[in-house]
Formats: sequence, structure tokens, C-alpha cells
Amino acid sequence: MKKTARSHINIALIKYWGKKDKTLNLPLTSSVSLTLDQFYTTTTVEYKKGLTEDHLYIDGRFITGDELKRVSNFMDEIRKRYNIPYYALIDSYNYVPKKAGIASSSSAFSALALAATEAFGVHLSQKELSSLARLGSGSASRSIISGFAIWHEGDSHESSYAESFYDYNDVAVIIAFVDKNEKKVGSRDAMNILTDFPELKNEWITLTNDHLERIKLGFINQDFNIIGTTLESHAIKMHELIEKTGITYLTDKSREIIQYTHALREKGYPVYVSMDAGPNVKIFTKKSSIKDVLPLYQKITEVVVCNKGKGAYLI
Ligand code: 2P0
Repeated sequence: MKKTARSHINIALIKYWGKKDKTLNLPLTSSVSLTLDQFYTTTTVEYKKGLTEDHLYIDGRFITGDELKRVSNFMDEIRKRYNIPYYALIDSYNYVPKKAGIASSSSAFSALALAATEAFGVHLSQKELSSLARLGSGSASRSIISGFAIWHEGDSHESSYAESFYDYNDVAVIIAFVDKNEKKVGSRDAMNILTDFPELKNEWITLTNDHLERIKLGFINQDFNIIGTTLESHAIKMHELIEKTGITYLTDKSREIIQYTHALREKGYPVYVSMDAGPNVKIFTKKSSIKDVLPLYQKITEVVVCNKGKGAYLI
């Protein structure tokens, strides 16, 4: 009744921002991501007969309050769905800068979904596991999958899941760190504010569906320029949207790195930016160009190079 799972973070090329159903955690739109090889969560779940509640440790710290509640609610869902009669000891380690827009909830709930089912001998298909992880955190549905994934928005628990997307081999991501501290507004709270702005919400849905079609063509034609320009405009549009709802994640330093990237692109480097719910900037580039591009970013900030990573697995 004990299993350990590992899962890596993913970065969205087409972003998930906003929900159409909070209970099932269904997104407003489909999204596309790349699971990375660098940052991950390792989680052990052990069901124990004597426990009267879940005991959660994150990075060796005993967790209570809202953080425990979110995890316990997710565990309740798993217990209900698979008739598991025990509470669990959950021991989780994040090899991710937490809450700094490097998406730790994606790897956390993906690893937890796998460990919590397997620890009770429940073997789910990848599709079922992805839907399950989604209930913990939307982006976790995509971390179940290796490499590029599409999370289909769906309209029910079963139809909202991620699976492999088209592939592109020559890709790498440079994470340019701006700030590793905890962000002020969590993405869950921030995206829920969108419900107060119905017009913005509708514009966002139309725009995202359009970007999704465009990026698909980029993959089908194996055109890195189309993939890159689409993911970059998409991320910039998401931040414009978020700012219209009164929240700002990007700092002056983020904007400097964005400008710097545009200047490099004018010189011919294949570099495109993407930013999530935090100030750090992710640069999508070609793996074959890393040796030329990396020193240019190392000059200006702390960086980590990521390649395509594996989906969730047992260890
Ligand atoms: C994404 N983000 O697609 C977008 C872009 C942040 C910016 O998915 O409420 O932590 O747990 O389902 O998954 C972050 O949202 O939200 C996220 P919940 P989650 O990567």
C-alpha cells in the first residue's frame, strides 16, 4: 500500500487561463504544453490503517491548513472513485522553485495522482490518470504526458484530459529567472477573477482557439517560426488579459528579457518568449542553437536549460 511516483513540470505554449466548471476543474479552452526534463516532484503515498486523516509532508515540513485541505480534498476524490478506505501518509519533495511561475502544482498533482492510485493497486490508463490529475490542478493533467501534450478542454470529467500532441524534435527551453520568491496572487485565484469580466473571457476563448489552430499548423508543417511566433503572441496576450483584470505578474526585468529576445530574433536567433503566472521568462529555442543562444542569456541573468521531459512514472 505504498508507491512513489515522479512527475516533471510542463510549460504551456497555448495557455490554460480560466475555468468553465470549478467543481470538475474544466478549462475554458484546450491548451498545449511541453513537459520538461529539469524540474520535478517526487511523491510517496502510503495508505495506513490507523490514520484518521491524511498526513502531508512537503519538502520535509509537516503541512496543515489550506495546503493540506487542497491535497486532502483531492485524496477524498480518489478514495471515493476507487473505494479506498484508508487515509494516507504523503511525503512529497519538489525539485522546483515553488510558486514562482514555474508551475509546481503541475508536477505535484500529477505525481500524487499516480502514487495515490498505484499505492492501492489501481492501474489507470494514461487518459484516466490525466483526467484524475486535472481534478487536483488543471496543468497537472498535461504533466502525465511526455513531451508535447494537448489538454482537450472537454465537457465532462472523462472528456477533459491530455494526450500526446504533434512532435517537434529540435527544441529546448531556457528558463531565465527573474525572481524565485513566492508570487503574490496564485494562478487559481487570478484566473477565477476572469469570471467578473465576461467580455474579456469571450475574447480570450476566441483568441486561444485561433492560436491553437495556428500552432497545430506550425507542428504539422514542422515550422519553428510559426510555432514560436504563435506561442509568444499567445503568452503576451495572456499577460495583457491578466493585467486588464487588475493583476500584474511581469516585472521590469521580465520586460527587459522580452525586449532582449526580440532584439536577438532580429539578428536571426530562433528565440521566442513565454511567461506564466510569475515574472520568470521561458525562452523557446532550438536544441541545435543552444550553444550560440545560452551565453547570450547567461550574460544577463540566471538560467537553466531544459529539454523535452518524460511524463509521470513510478520509481
Ligand atoms: C498554463 N497556468 O497553461 C497556465 C498559464 C498558469 C499560466 O495552468 O486552478 O495551477 O490548479 O487548475 O494548473 C496554472 O494553473 O490551476 C496554469 P488550477 P493551475 O500552464
